[in-house]
Amino acid sequence: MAQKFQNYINGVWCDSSNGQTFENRNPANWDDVIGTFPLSTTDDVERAANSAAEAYRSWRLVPAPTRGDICRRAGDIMVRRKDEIAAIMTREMGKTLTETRGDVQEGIDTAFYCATEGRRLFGINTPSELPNKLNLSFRVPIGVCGLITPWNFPMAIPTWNIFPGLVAGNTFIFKPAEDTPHTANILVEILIEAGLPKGVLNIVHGAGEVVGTAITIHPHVRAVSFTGSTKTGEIVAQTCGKNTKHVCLEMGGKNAQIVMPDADIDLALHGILWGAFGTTGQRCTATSRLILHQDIHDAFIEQLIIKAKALKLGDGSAEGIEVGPIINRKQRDNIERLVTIGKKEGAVCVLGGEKAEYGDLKKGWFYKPTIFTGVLPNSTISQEEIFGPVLSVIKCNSLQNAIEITNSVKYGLSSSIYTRDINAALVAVRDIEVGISYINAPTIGAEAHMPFGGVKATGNGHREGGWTVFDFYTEWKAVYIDYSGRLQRAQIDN
Ligand code: UN1
Repeated sequence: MAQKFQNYINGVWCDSSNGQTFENRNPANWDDVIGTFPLSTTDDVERAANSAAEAYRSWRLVPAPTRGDICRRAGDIMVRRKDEIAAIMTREMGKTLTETRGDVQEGIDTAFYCATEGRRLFGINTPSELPNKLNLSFRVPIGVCGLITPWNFPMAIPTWNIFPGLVAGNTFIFKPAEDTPHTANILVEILIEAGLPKGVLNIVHGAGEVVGTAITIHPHVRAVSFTGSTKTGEIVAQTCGKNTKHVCLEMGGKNAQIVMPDADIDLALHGILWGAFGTTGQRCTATSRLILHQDIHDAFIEQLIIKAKALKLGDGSAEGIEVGPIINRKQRDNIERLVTIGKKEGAVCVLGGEKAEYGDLKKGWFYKPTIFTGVLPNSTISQEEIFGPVLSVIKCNSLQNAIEITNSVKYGLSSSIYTRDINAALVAVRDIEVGISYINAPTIGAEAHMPFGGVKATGNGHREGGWTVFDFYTEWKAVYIDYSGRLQRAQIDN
């Protein structure tokens, strides 16, 4: 019998209101059923919204440093449970244990970072234009927040939002991806153990169309943070816009690594292997385009093929595995579809280009690391996010040309340039349209205390991570204290 998991609403673990469930399976071995989770209804969201609204009344009054203490304790628990959580994550979403440990570590870093931010949450004071008058402004919480998260960073992304959101004084309805509900429940368990009062964090599992939609339209919900596809993000943004809710969107990417002829070629090779095939290419920050200068193109590709061919595919929980499975069948079908288009459009598939279906790999959703050369900058595989281990190599003839190609997509999340020329590196940093820019490092690997997010179709101007995330999870209140004892009319009496 599969283990049965539940929602957590108003401090109680519970089934969905109609008792329906969905299964969670291991993408490396589809016969391995992790458990069943509630296929929740709008009624469940209603209860969660009421619970979060009720809890907000007292949570907002808890001093921010005390709220921060809960994050610190959560961080301590995550340190203690790190390996156990990593194993659970690998089982439900496939990436290697080394990577899921990193994902938990990102949560730990965020916990400790946010714990201390509770003692700052700086406001801004300014002089008044009138005598004997004090002007203050400070951050206040927004209220009930809806959080819709993806499966590829099932610990890091929820913690990037929940920890700062809680420290700022908000309460949450959390709807995790259907592919990673177990990790989400573990995070809830951790926060309960850390002392979070009931109702402050509610988790409602289920389908995006039902639960996600209900969250974005619920009148109690004042802000929604969404990470996922640009297509869904646009719907979330429209709904939130219509209902005057704050909305933070983190969406697609089509990130490029540029390699110039003067680069440390070995370093650039290791960078692209990690950026393109780490996490099986399933990061929004993954490198999906390699822009190679024509002078080094052929020699670089030769080395890259040798190295990428040697990558070990398999169940991420096994020793020595470097590339895990694709998250589910639908996603692998989508990769196949885009690879077929790439071939039809005339790009040369020099490695992979097919499912990996031999031996134990038949049990899961594996796809071979794939490299296309001769890819035109405006072709489908240069433009569309693939979210898999597929790399499109584009030739360039100058720095300017490389920057133009990098910018020729609708997204703008992450970028990388390998060069020893400081001038070239700084021009790239200035002119590439992204939110995250790397020099001599791959496009992946953002740190928890730095602003995370992108420009153009990747986002809507907000940033997660670091101090900047508090801009999303707070509003400003301006306060004027007049101690003159007389009526002073601004703009008139001065
Ligand atoms: C994501 O790809 O969805 O910067 C998040 C990185 C990680 C987070 C990635 N720290 O690659």
